[in-house]
Amino acid sequence: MFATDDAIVAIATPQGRGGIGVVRVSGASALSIAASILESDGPLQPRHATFTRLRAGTRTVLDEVVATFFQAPHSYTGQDVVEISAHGSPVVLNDLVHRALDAGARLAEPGEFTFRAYLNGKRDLVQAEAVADLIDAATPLQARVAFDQLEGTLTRRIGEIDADLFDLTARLEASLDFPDEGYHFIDPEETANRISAVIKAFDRLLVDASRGRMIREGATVVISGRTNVGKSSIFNALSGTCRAIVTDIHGTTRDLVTETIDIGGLAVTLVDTAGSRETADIVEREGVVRAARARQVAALVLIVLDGSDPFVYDDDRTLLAETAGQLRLVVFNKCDLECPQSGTFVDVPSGHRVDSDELVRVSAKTLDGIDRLRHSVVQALSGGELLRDTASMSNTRHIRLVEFARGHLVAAHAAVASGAAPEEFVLTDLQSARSRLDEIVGVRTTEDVLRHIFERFCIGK
Ligand SMILES: Nc1nc2c(ncn2[C@@H]2O[C@H](COP(=O)(O)OP(=O)(O)OP(=O)(O)O)[C@@H](O)[C@H]2O)c(=O)[nH]1
Ligand SMILES: [Mg+2]
Repeated sequence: MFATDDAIVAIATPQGRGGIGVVRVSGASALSIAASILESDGPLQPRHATFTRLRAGTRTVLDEVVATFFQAPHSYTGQDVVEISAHGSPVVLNDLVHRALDAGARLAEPGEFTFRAYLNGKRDLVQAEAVADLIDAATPLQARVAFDQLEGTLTRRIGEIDADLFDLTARLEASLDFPDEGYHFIDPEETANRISAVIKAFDRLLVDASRGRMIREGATVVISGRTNVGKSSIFNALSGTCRAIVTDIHGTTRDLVTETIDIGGLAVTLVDTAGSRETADIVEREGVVRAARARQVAALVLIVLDGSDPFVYDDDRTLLAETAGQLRLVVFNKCDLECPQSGTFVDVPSGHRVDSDELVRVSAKTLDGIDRLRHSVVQALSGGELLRDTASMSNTRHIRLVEFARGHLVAAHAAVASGAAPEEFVLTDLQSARSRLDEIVGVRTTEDVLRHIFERFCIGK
């Protein structure tokens, strides 16, 4: 996929200006490339930060820099790495990269440093993926889950399961290898029990994973309701912004307005929509259509009702009926005013029942109840279970492979339980399950999968 014996260079810090910027070189020739760039007295010492300057030579751009040499294998990539911290000016950093290119390095591809770390055994695939997740994290909880994965939480859990499978496989193989002794290293009942135990371990991982995925990927929450009930006001209150226009004119919002916010650690993409009503205005009508589409892809819909209005309107009923099968919360807004519908709204006249645990009373004006609404959103999205800060599995690729591995074990269990299938069949299933686990941590993985994983990274990582 990538050559690995040459030196690669990239700016490791974000684009733009900053206090400092870091250029990183990795490869066997990193030290000599650094020597051609830096004006220093002797070779860089491993693990020492050396304050020096860029060589003058024919170059116009100069700077004072700090260079750090990480000698193989004690570096991020496992190769010799030199990191040069200069002032965070794009001009200086680009010049540094050009100096490295002139000295024989080539530009790194996205994720190539981490790919080398993976190839050199510094990180397994799960940990390499965690690096990208950590960099992409939008909430502290996402960062925590990514870091746990980076530290090897998932790798360890997979390792424990694999050790069980390995032991089971070895015993079955021994029984097969010495059939004449008439001795079974493991009897069918024990085999079946142990396979069941591993299936249960997978189940625990998968239950954990649905929460982990919610944390990693976030969720879309769409605010719906009649015009003027205060959807945009709630959007602004939840996001702590003034992104959406609020007026007392019906039909103020026409487009979808989105903002990604942190609610209880979840990266929630909040969507404000046009109010539901029949209208002759073609712009507003398009807005109503877009609102309906947004509801269809939402993980959670907030149906906002005007709590100060004693009536339930047809548009309210239609919305409640449309979303009855969806995860939703019914929000009574304007509770700073008289609230005739407060808390007792259990049966909508149309017959669509709204369970009281779906109800939240708020005032977008006084912010009363907004924290409760945040809490309800997290509860609804996380299935009522409070989010702990540990979820070992969150990545769809891992989840799919665990599901496959589990499938092989179910087949193995059925084969043992039937008592009719030869031990070879059971062994094949166990081995297939193990190779799925190997794919997770990257012991065997196809080039396509690797390419897909490392493409996600930014350059310099
Ligand atoms: N008293 C009171 N007024 C509110 C509250 N929330 C919103 N309003 C007012 O209700 C009016 C409509 O608010 P918006 O947030 O624009 O309502 P909307 O649902 O987005 O309306 P459309 O975009 O037209 O569908 C504005 O005058 C707000 O100031 C509230 O909690 N209490
Ligand atoms: Mg609005």
